[in-house]
Amino acid sequence: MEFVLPNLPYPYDALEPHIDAQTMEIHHQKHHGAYLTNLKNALEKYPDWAAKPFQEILGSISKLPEDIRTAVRNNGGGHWNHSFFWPLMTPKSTGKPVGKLAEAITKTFGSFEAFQEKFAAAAMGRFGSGWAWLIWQNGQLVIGSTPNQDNPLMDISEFKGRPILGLDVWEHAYYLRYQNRRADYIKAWWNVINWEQAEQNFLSAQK
Ligand code: MN3
Repeated sequence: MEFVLPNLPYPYDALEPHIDAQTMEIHHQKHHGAYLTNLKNALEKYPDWAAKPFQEILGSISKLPEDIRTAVRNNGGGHWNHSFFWPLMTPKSTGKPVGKLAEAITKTFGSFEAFQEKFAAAAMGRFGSGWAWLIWQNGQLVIGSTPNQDNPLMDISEFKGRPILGLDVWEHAYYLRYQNRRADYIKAWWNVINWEQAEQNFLSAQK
């Protein structure tokens, strides 16, 4: 994931009726596209920073030159978060976690249903815009959220770890179909999660 807009691994209408085609197209092309453009513009002035691996930049937000720090935090976060988010959805969801992650979720939260409740509460509890996350933190699964486009890889984040699952709860992610009903969007999202991707994220988080 470097500085390019990734193609979606499915057509814009593939997640209907849970997530509508118009939302997916605007979200991917306009929102994600703008984060990427703004990120590249910010880094242009600092080729030494631009040459670093993207994750290293996110892990060093506090060390960035001050004049681009906020721009990279917001737009770099936007680019990373959305690039992580798209493959976490699929029209062919298994509906439930698979593999080692399935075992770890049951072990940690008691059941998949208990996990869903806790994750949805984190997503509902994020005031304004942000993301809900399942992360690997100090050898365990932890649920939490970040504001705006912050993410758990950032040194400045209060919620740090290796992301396994992430849910965009910005209004731009759901407003066209669900208006103010974030809870309905979260409920619908369970139908389109790519648990095989989440399992891969889990396995690589432990390395
Ligand atoms: Mn978004």
